[in-house]
Amino acid sequence: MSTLIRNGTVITAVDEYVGDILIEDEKIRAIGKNLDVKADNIIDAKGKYIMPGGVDQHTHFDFSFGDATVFGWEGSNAALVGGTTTVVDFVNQKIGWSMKDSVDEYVETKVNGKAMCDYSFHGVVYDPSDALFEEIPKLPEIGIPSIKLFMAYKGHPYHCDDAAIFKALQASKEAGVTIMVHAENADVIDVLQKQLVAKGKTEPKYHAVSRPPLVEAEATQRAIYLAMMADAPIFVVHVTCKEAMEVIRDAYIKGVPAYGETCSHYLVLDTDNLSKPNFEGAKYVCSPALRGEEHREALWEAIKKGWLKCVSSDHCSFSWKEHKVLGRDNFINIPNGAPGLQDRLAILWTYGVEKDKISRQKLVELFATVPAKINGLFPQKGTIAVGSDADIVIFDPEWKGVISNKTSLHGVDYSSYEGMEQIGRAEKVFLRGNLTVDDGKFTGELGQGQFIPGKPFGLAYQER
Ligand code: DUC
Ligand code: ZN
Ligand code: ZN
Repeated sequence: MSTLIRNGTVITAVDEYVGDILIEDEKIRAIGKNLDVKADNIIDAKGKYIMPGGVDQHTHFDFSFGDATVFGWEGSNAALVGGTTTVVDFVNQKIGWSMKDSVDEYVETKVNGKAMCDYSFHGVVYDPSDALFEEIPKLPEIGIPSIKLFMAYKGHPYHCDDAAIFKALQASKEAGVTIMVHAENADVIDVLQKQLVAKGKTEPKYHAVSRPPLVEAEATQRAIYLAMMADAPIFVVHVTCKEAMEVIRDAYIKGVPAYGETCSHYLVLDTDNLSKPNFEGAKYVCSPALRGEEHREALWEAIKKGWLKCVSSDHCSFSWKEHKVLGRDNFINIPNGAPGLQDRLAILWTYGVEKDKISRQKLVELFATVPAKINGLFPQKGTIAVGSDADIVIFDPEWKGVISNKTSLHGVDYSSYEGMEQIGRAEKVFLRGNLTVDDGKFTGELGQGQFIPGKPFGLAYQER
């Protein structure tokens, strides 16, 4: 089976040129001008951009907050419709279990037969036992070169203390395993939450008041110092504020291997959303919290200048009526997290490229290439090159519409970006050579996604 995409404008993280791409079976076999080849299918992509399928390195298809659990892999076709062909999903370690057994069980019970995009995994530490620290260097053998630890969420089973983070850093470095942290000061949040609730301040907007920017900046700085003491690199997920970004930037400029990402919602939404009436604000409860405009601008600057490396979705599909409602009387109980997997490209294009905040090459870097490198998936994923997987987006820059839950495949009852303008869309998407989105609609099959093992030392590799 072969497909020839003719006359599109190919965008990679470093290039832009008009050319033809030949796909044979699952791979890109040739790229050139006026390729003189035969193919089973020929697509004329004149006037369209051709970019690599996105890599979203931060999704939660399985996350619980109290009694609420997110919508799972049945919603993974949302990735493809949004131009993302690979996700790196967080797999929760079961207490008393090894990470490997936790991953095997997750795949068997929740992923197999359902995943529609390709996927790789990070482990999430729930049980920081000696057995786990001994297992960390072996994780690359099962294609999992990264784990995440939560510094936040005191009282939740996934909260980890500094000792756990330090030991994980020590255990990771020789094997090139990336330690990722959710950096917020759990104790300060706990105090502030209790003080607010004691004063009757229980509405969703107090979520942000209980998690001010310095809560994030302090934990970010602490995590970087822990990494320096362990002489290991570190990656800070979902950076949301100027102060935390500056901590990472300044460490990196001094030569410390400290890195971070931000997420689409922190680039375009803000604290005002949390004040929406009739408990609508609960839809925007995620952690760290949404911030104000000054922070948004700082984040755009940071991704443009490379101080933050990529943009993820932190996709976490809690429903509003079923799950968010658990915090109707107290914001502390509102499950933290929001859907966004389908919208990452739309946000980066409409509010980044169209507003001249980032170039098209930068978009590809943030959306596909660097996350593929960080997670050891490059060059199989994240670029358009001969020999790479034929994960390809044909993007129509003329399309105009609005983002709405009506067209979302996230499987929940709201969109974080409801009613926001969208310019351009993924018109056709190929996953390993198979057309899986046509005319913006999912045309693939349940279970078509494959596990792609990640290679270690991704942080060092992404520098190249
Ligand atoms: N923050 C969220 O908003 N959702 C999932 C987990 C997290 O840390
Ligand atoms: Zn997190
Ligand atoms: Zn997350």
